Amino acid sequence: MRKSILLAASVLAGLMVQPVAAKDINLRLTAKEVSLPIDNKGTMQMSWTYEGQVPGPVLRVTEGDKVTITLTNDAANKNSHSIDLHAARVDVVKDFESIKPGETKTFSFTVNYPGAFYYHCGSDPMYQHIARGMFGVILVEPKDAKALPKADREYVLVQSEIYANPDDQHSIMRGDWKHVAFNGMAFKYDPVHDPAATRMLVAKPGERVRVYFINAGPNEYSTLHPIAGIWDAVYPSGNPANKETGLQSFVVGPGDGATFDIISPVAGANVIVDHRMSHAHSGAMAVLMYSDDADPKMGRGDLILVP
Ligand SMILES: [Cu+2]
Repeated sequence: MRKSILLAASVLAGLMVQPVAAKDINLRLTAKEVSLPIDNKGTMQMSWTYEGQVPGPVLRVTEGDKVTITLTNDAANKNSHSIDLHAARVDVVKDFESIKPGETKTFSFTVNYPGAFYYHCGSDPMYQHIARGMFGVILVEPKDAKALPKADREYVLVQSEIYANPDDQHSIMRGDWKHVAFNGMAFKYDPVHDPAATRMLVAKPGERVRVYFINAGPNEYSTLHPIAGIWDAVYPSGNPANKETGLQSFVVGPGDGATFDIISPVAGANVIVDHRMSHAHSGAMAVLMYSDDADPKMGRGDLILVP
């Protein structure tokens, strides 16, 4: 009798949904105009950024959270800036408006859809602010922690085009880019195609590696393919409800994103590429190396975005 009651209680507990309590999340970002390298040789370009980095910080929240964004436009900047988050449903005029150097603004929204979402500056001309590097990723974790299989490592990759002279707005409108890059630099994680590269993404064979991929554009589509591998699952916009299985490539347009899972059964490497060859060979390639002694810090914590 007692045993059956305990059993019933444990079955009930197993059936009960255990919701994650929604939280109030306060996120502060400062727009900073700084010079940053655009390739492994150290070619510098004046960049417009969130927090002085391209891409900006990874914002990580959970479905149901109330997110409050406080954006400051650093007083040392020369341009107006703003933030447009694709995870937000808000008043476009009031909440996504531009602020001048020295100003701060705050707005809030509740994140109702899980996924990997783009955020970027929307100040005029938007294509120039994006081409200068003013973008990042907001990850909205599903409130059901089991909605996705557990990832052993996670990496954030943001594709964008780099223009030789982003002050020449016509070159951006024409799509006359110099590099197509992941995370702000041509061949940043690819010592195979660029001997000057010092970084790679790593994992162990058999690990589930999850890539949160955003195409910042401003103009070009991406056909994301893992050379010598297959995407185990692709989730358009990163929503667990959107699962596609066993894909060789998946197209992500500018302003869009997807979550890609991959598992390598063997040691070696996948080269994650935009399979449009003019993009790949201009910088949109990243080596994901598999070995049993892969650095345990990589693809975890802050190192989901490898600086
Ligand atoms: Cu801006």
